[in-house]
Amino acid sequence: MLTDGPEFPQRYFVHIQSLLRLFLKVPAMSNLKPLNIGVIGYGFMGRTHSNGYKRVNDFFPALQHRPILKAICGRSEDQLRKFADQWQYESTETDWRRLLERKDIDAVDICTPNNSHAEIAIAAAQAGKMVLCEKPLAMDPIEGQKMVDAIEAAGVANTVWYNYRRVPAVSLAKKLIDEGRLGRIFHYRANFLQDWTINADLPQGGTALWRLDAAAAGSGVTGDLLAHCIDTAIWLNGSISSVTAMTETFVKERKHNLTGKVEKVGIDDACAFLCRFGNGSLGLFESTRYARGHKALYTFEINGEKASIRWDLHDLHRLEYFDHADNSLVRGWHQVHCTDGDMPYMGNWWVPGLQIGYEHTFVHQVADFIAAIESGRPCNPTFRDALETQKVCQAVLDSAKCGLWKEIA
Ligand code: SOE
Repeated sequence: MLTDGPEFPQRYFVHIQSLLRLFLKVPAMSNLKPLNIGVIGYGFMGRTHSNGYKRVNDFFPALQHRPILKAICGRSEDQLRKFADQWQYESTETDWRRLLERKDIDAVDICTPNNSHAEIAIAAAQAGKMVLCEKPLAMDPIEGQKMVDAIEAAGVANTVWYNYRRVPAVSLAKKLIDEGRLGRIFHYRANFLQDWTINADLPQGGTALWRLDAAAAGSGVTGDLLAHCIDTAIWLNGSISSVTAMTETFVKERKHNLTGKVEKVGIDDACAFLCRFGNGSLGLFESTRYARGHKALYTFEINGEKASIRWDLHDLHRLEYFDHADNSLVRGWHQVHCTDGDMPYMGNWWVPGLQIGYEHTFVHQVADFIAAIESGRPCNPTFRDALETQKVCQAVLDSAKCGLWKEIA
């Protein structure tokens, strides 16, 4: 994690310098080394990642590399052109294999639907490229294992974009837990609730709605939303050892955008599971796309022997904290507004009290990825870390099918 922004007065100096550059049209002098990026996929995630690459050096000046948007790759020439112009990519490619052959690409970033992650990531690793992959890692743990094997055999830098770890308040939760402030942990509770698929006339599949198509997504809310909750939970509270789950598909048939026919829906619309963590604590997780009124309500609460914490994506810059050691006259839930410079990542942004948001988590991941390359450390979550999450997702889906507790292999 980087908290290496310049000191307060220097920050203003850097700001004045960039304003001067803007008005006098003087090109920026840079001794930063280029890190040439090829992004595959220009959907929602293509945009979040591109934004991360573009902004990172403005806010993390200690980095020695500058990501260069060398190439954007996708199938529709037309869309590619528009995307490349909008985000200022130097070139376009309509075949990812061609992108991997290019000598001028250092890192490949996979923002495609889940069913193409494995093939691209394995080929990219074999081509010696660094690989950044959108979540979830794979369609299932078997594929995920092959990806980990390929990445580790090639010895290339890698990371998976579980971006919520890099919300400053969530990183603060990690710090508080690691410092032992919660003591022994008893309970971990998480939800990820949305409401955008309730309409039974919504089709499945195709470019915009591949998340509803099991052939492209692998699963529904389990791989798309609970995977985020599981990644954060493992990071904060350690490994998950066993699960028991239930899933439901409320709308059983939808028109398929690719075939034009009404087809069976193979994804889980909702999923809830109980689990046991390796540290003895109990977990309770729920996710659905049928919670009318909730757009992206990711919340978690952790109850420890000494203290509890909770967090809510809709209010992402606050961490709520209850410490039993507080004097009983003032004991209660505190709201920690995570904007001061000593909060994770916040020394690189504005001044105390001024918050940042969702898109900054991707800037942070780029910053951490570059810092990791520069120091020779892994950038978490690595492919191997993300395989753990994939195994839990699979155990959840298997348990929901058979109605039994499942151990995590
Ligand atoms: C689904 O709606 C989605 O966009 C996920 O795919 C993202 O991973 C999540 O962060 C927000 O919701």
